[in-house]
Amino acid sequence: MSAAKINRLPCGSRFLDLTRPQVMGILNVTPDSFSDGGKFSQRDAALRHAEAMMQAGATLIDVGGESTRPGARAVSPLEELERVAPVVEAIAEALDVIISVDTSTPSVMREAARLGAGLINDVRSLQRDGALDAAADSGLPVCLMHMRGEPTTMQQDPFYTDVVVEVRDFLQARMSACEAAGIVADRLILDPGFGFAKNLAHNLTLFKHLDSLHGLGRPLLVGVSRKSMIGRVLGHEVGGRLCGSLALAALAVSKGAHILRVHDVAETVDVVRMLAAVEAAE
Ligand code: 8Y4
Repeated sequence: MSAAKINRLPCGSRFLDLTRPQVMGILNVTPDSFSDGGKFSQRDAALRHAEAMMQAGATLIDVGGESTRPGARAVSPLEELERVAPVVEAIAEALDVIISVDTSTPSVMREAARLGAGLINDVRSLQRDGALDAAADSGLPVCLMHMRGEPTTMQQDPFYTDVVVEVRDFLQARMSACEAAGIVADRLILDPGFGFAKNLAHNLTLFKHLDSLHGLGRPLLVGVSRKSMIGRVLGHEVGGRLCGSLALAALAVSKGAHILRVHDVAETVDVVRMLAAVEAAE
């Protein structure tokens, strides 16, 4: 069976068209990504980056203020809010794009929604205290992602008997938790969480069987851009992973993915357009 027919998803004041694949541009607002200058130059640099990604064809911009890198320092809710809020506000005022807020922090979800965010992207699937209620109250759609444990320790010997079944069961359980909290399934996007508590074999198996997540009946988001699974296969550092990222973007779309979370928006949009041209042929 192929993907369920889901047409458009209300995202705050905008709608996300799910009849064709959409590209989500990654916007990091962690201090290491904009190390020089003060608060205003940071906000302006983020806004310019968001605008460039939008002009390249991104319909969503994923704004994140917490590094999920292994070994990254924990960020306090206030610190995260101070990074993310000005950027969400600036993009909402200036650009016609859906803002996704990459956060697990209830206060950040609430404030971002108030400032104009259109989607909550939580790598912890609303498992933090208060996150289900904050997301429910926001009225926004939520991307639920599979992960085990915490980013700092998740790569220490991940084990699955059947990674595809276990990821699917986890997402189904989080869908149920959402429903119990008043978040209807219509508001959910699902994501297998490539690179999160998974070794290379797990990531490749999960990718190969991506279509088995369609049975959950919700749109799928795939985030593999520049990730180490590409580095491990090709032997390239992060700067040399574009071709691998684009190969996986094409494959994800052909397996029915609805949203691609990427660094290289223009290149990925070309991939999506090329696939669409073939799809539109007789
Ligand atoms: C180079 C650059 C190598 C970045 C690795 C990375 C996902 C996500 C992340 C994902 C959803 C990342 C916030 C990790 N990955 N959200 N977030 N899905 N929904 N690493 O796969 O990009 S951060």
